[in-house]
Amino acid sequence: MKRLLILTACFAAVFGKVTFEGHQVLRITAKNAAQIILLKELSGQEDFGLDFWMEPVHESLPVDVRVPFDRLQAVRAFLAFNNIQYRVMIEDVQDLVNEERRWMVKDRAVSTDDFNYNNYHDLESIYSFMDMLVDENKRFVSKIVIGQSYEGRPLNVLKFSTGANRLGIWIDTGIHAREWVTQASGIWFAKKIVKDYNNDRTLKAILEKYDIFLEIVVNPDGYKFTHTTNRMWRKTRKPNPGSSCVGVDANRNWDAGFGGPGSSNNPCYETYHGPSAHSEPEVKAIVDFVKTHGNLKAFVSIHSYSQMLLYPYGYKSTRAKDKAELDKVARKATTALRSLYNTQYTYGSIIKVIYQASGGTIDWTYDQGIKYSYTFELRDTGRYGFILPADQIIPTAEETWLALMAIMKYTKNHPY
Ligand code: 0X9
Ligand code: ZN
Repeated sequence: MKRLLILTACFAAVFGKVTFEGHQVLRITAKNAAQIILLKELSGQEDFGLDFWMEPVHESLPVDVRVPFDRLQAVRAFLAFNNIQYRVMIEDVQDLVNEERRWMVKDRAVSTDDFNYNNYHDLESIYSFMDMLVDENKRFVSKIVIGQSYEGRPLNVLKFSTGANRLGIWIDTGIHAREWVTQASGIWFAKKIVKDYNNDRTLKAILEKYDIFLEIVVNPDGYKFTHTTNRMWRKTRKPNPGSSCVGVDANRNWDAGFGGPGSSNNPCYETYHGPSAHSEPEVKAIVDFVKTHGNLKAFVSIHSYSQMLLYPYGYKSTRAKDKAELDKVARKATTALRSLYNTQYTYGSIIKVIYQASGGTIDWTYDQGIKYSYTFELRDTGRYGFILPADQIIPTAEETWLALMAIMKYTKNHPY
């Protein structure tokens, strides 16, 4: 089986894209702890070829899994035999990928005004968007290169600044490559900041005290790979010595409970934590930036999907010492978000709301003293999952922006 997977990977490398024809995404609802254990056994078989979009953790949460065509029968039989309920969320993953691709025309925008915000873009288009935005707003926007990805791409951060010696607010998108609505939203946020900072009094007031740093593509190698080869890629693209499996889960690579539960030491797992904390250049670049800056007061790391707003901790069940306040701000933010299109978000600590996850971004930033450390899981709740149709990009970005504004405004009004 392992050989078959490696073969598939090589085939893709030589002949082009991995396809998902006949792959289905099943939503499995376990009734009890015993069924969760069975599902964990299934997800533990890394060479069986399943891709868990939502891992089995607790019977209160559904499990979403992408099942390749040639595994469907076996998985269905396994579920039926064990009396585990499921339904088909996505009939054919490739249909959605094709649809997505049909809309993705090569962007020829010559200014950020004629850029297509309601569409997905390749890495080059996003990089050129950043350059255009900087060119058009030289006094307000600059581009900082905080490092290089494993494959040598620049790690670009947009800095929005109205003066020297400001405190900082950090926002990042795209740490997981396949979560495309996040990078697309990051682009929209960048344009929104430029459009609003003269007319929106709240944003103006925020920018009088804080610089905003926005890293739209935290994982450029992975993002590139989702376009060229495998739309479902999540991790970085650094090879793992002694293994044929590539990449590290950059949201398990931080020095916060590194290597603990909810991360894997198997390079073939989607949650592989890597050989050591901050081993990934994409992570190390942010770590260095946070430390050198020294004055970030809010840190927001954006993922998809599930519609959640989360705060520390993920690696331990200890309450964050600011839990009450973090919870209050999360309520404000999700209320603001819901006001636009009635999109419902749940909120709470990572470990309570989703699952134990060690080595995550915001646990590290929180332990560095950045009190307002949050992470989003954007739309949707699973109908399309990671392949959210492009016509939902702008609504997603718009509503998320309201939540971001709530967090930033609160940060401004509560200096610490
Ligand atoms: O497993 C993860 O890293 C997050 N889910 S995702 O589908 N986006 O991969 C959940 C972990 C919670 N932490 C953050 N969302 N940062
Ligand atoms: Zn993610």
